[in-house]
Amino acid sequence: MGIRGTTLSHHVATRRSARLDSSDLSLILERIEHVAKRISGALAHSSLGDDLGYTGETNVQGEQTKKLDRWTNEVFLDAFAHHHPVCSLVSEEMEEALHLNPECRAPSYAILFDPLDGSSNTDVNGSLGTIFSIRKRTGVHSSEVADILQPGTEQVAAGYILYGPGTQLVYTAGAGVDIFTLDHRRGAFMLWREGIKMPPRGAAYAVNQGNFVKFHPNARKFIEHLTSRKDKTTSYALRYTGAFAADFHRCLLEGGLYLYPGEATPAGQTKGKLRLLYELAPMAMIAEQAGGKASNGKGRIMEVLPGSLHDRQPIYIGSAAEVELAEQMKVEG
Ligand code: AHM
Ligand code: MG
Repeated sequence: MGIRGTTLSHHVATRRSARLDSSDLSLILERIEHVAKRISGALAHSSLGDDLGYTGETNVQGEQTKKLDRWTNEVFLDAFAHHHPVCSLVSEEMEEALHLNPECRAPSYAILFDPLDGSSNTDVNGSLGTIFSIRKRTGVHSSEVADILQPGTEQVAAGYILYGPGTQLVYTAGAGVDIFTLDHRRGAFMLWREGIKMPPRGAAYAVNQGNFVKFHPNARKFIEHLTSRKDKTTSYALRYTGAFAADFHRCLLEGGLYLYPGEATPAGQTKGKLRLLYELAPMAMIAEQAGGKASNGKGRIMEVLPGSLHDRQPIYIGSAAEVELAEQMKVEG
């Protein structure tokens, strides 16, 4: 039986992208496709070898590093090692930006990524993800990162790969959101859905409810409201996988909300968990491109100015109705 359809590479090459040259986008997405295939293949077999568990080290975030966190980061570094036009890599797993290709000329790009999202799921055969953000570097290539430390509105493209029962790649280059499924028989990502629109309201919410007592009182009231079962708009199902990419994917396709509220610190402030530059900003760009919203509880995530590469923020992302309600209820004070 013949296999028909549009490959990711054909789709990118024949479609106008809103924010960057389509030949640059093709080059970058070809490398990300390569990364996605390598990681997808390795995850499928990770329980057969010695790939699970911890390395015994901690990363820049102070979190214990899993072997697959380190390996997936290396897959990214390998993929972009000699690759014009990408000159800089910023990763959840690296304290500093890595600057490649000293001869890199404008236009050059930075890729900011979380190579393995949801890494608590590695040892239980759960869903995992890879999240990426693409930014244009300004001027000549340099090791300064001031041009990278800019709000999410400066992203030229963003996306994620979800490793579930199947592997899917979702991306936007500022002209809508498209989803591709990895066809292992063909060794290519094939177009599945084009111009995705997130439903304006959903029936599920995703949160680590075990942290409930640590949230701001208004965030607790918001969650209580969502689950008070007075009517249809207060009767949500809880769906939480422990992988942002998987929980966001449900919101993208079926509507609803993913939230990771700030947790109260002993100093009386609240602190987000998820990282702004390579987790929240790219997902926010996708949400907005699909007609959804992304907020830190006080305002648009896309407009938050990062202070450093690994800044964290609270997040409320998904259908417009739920994100707007969270802001109205002043979930972060
Ligand atoms: P990671 O990139 O280290 O895996 O952290 C991000 C993950 C998200 O995928 C997920 O939604 C969240 O952290 C889970 O955190 P928790 O275990 O606190 O619920
Ligand atoms: Mg992550």
